[in-house]
Amino acid sequence: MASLITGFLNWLRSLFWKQEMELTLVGLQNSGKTTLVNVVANGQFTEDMIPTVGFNMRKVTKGAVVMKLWDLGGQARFRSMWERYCRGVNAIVFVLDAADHEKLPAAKAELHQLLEKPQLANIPVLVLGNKNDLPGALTVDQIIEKLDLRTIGSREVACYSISAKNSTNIDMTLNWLIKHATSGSR
Ligand SMILES: Nc1nc2c(ncn2[C@@H]2O[C@H](COP(=O)(O)OP(=O)(O)OP(=O)(O)O)[C@@H](O)[C@H]2O)c(=O)[nH]1
Ligand SMILES: [Mg+2]
Repeated sequence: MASLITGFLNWLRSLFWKQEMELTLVGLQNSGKTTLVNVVANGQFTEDMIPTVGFNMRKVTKGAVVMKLWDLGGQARFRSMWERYCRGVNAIVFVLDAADHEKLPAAKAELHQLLEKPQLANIPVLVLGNKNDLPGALTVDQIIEKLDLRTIGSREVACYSISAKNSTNIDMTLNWLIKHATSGSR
């Protein structure tokens, strides 16, 4: 009987407290999108990663938040599908390899091209400068300048410097997402 009551109470609680969040991760190949998903899901970092072909969908539960994560392939041939998978999500997470200076112009162009799409207007954007454990990684201020983030208007935009490898600032990232990208399921 007691377990029945506990079960009922847990069910009731889940109705009121469960929050859902649907996110899409985009960014050039090798920036660390899949690594970040793995770190958020189970805290595991792997050096040898396989490039994402097409996309992966992962559901990860963090406390009372159920996150549906669309992890897209970053190679040029997959970028034309980014827009489709960003439509209607609660936030777009753009992952940048902050230590790869050569790819910065391409990252900037892809980000701005994506956010210009009318269907994606108003969707909050979180830019993550990943790999801040590597020497020469750009700081938040440098990323804001190099990616021209100030020109992105009429939506919530934030930028953090993280390391998926060392789990640096992952909590900050999740907190921002919970604040700006959750919609109650009830
Ligand atoms: N030093 C360092 N390496 C990282 C970090 N995050 C990811 N990596 C490495 O970067 C490489 C690419 O990681 P992925 O997660 O596969 O990159 P991706 O963005 O999913 O790439 P695509 O699927 O091709 O778009 C792997 O060797 C990872 O181990 C980090 O924070 N620091
Ligand atoms: Mg990947």
